[in-house]
Amino acid sequence: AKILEDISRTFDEYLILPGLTTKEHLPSNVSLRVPAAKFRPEKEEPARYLEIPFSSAAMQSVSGSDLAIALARKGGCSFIFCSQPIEEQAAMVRKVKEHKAGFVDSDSNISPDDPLSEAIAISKRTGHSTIAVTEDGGRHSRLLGILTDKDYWEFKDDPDRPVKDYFTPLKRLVWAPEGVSLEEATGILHREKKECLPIIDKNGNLASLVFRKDYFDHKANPYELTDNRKRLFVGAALNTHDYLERAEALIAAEADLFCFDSSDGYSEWQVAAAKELRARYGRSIVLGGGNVVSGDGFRYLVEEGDLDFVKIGIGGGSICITREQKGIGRGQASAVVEVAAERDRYFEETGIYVPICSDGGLNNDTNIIMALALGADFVMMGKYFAMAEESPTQKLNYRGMLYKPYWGEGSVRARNWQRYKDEEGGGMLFEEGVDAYVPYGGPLSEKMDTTLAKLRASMCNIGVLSLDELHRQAQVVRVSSMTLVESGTTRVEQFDRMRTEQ
Ligand code: MZP
Repeated sequence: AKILEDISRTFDEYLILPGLTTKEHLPSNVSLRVPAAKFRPEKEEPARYLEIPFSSAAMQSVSGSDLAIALARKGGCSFIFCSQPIEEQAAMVRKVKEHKAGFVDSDSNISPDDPLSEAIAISKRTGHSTIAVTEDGGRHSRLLGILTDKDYWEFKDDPDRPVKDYFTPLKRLVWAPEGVSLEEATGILHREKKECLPIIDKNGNLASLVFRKDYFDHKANPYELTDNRKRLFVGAALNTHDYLERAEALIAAEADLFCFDSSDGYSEWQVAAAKELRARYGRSIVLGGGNVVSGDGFRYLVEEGDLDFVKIGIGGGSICITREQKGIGRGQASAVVEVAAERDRYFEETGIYVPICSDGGLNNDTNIIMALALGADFVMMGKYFAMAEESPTQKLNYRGMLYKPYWGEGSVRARNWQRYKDEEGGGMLFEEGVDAYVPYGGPLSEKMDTTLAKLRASMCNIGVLSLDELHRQAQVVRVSSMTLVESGTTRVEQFDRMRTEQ
């Protein structure tokens, strides 16, 4: 064997140095939007974005419809698992797409079917009580009026009245007398230090959001707008066996993203399947693949398989025993570093940027931040989402604590769905995943708010406002084992521990 010089490393072996934090580096100014399909940055937009860099694993105990709905509402994306009959997977995708998302929290009494009420609810939910109404909601439209949660100020109802009078009650706003372009509105927001102004069209549909720093086209958001209904964004996993039939059903169900789900994607099987799907559907589908842990694997899938994004990770998953069973894998941090470097080289050579996803083995929020700093565009997690209220399993009480079941796709339990096929063809000789339990973590939204707050705070410390800047500017150091000791709280007696021992 050829022994590589490099050692196989995990995320815990790194720390990020703080960079200059300017007054602009506020959590509310941080954008977590990332491309989810390859593109030429100078020339085009990617076919898909994620509003936050999070996806949930294509696993039976993780990505069902309810979790997919909860995650899409936060701006991320689930990959509905393919270890089930095609029709059942398509039905899960359809359930997400047919979900009347609205932006209305379940405890709200505002009907999601009424777009104006919905707009008010958005405003309330985001803490911004003002919504601009324009002809078509577009960037260059004239402002028709201003909607607040109490009233609607229409520009046209009294043409002789100076426009500014309409806004006197609001005090905070100063408007130009003859209608205001959204660029001007952005300037006003900037001066007035408002975080965000939702823009709706005259029919009440949310069309865009103006942030202090950025204009944000709502049509490119996971929430698509069609006949007054917002449709959530959802991905679906494919295997390399029934992919033609499965993809056809999932396309009919309107899945937004596809991804081959394989523990080892550096294979001719995956490239052959990708080629066949491209021949049939061209670039009308967004198709990712993996998993790989080396630059060679990345390049093979991108060059030969024409994939839109590539997932990284073998053996790091919390339920995974592949490394023990087969001796195959690589520390997740090393894998991300090498693949990110290859992704950057490929970009320099071709001008094409291929997003990469760090999949599995993210044990805490810091690991997520590190994966992104080391070059991942987005992450995929299983355990994190399996713990949530919305994951597809039932919670159970064990000695006063709540748990949820969580099992690997390489476990007998997951493979069981294929038992009829196995009877024909030879069963499974060994498992690569375990059948386990994870502590119940409550509703997804609350947990994610904490994770996202930490990510934004770290980015402000580093002095960056986007994930692209994070990739380019983060300075990362390896830590010694003594630094790890220093980072912990070993030098003080923690109150919790003292109380337990007493
Ligand atoms: P984690 O977030 O729980 O650490 O890991 C989830 C990831 O583990 C999945 O996205 C997938 O790549 C991988 N996985 C799923 N099942 C198995 C298995 O049975 C596995 N070995 O490794």
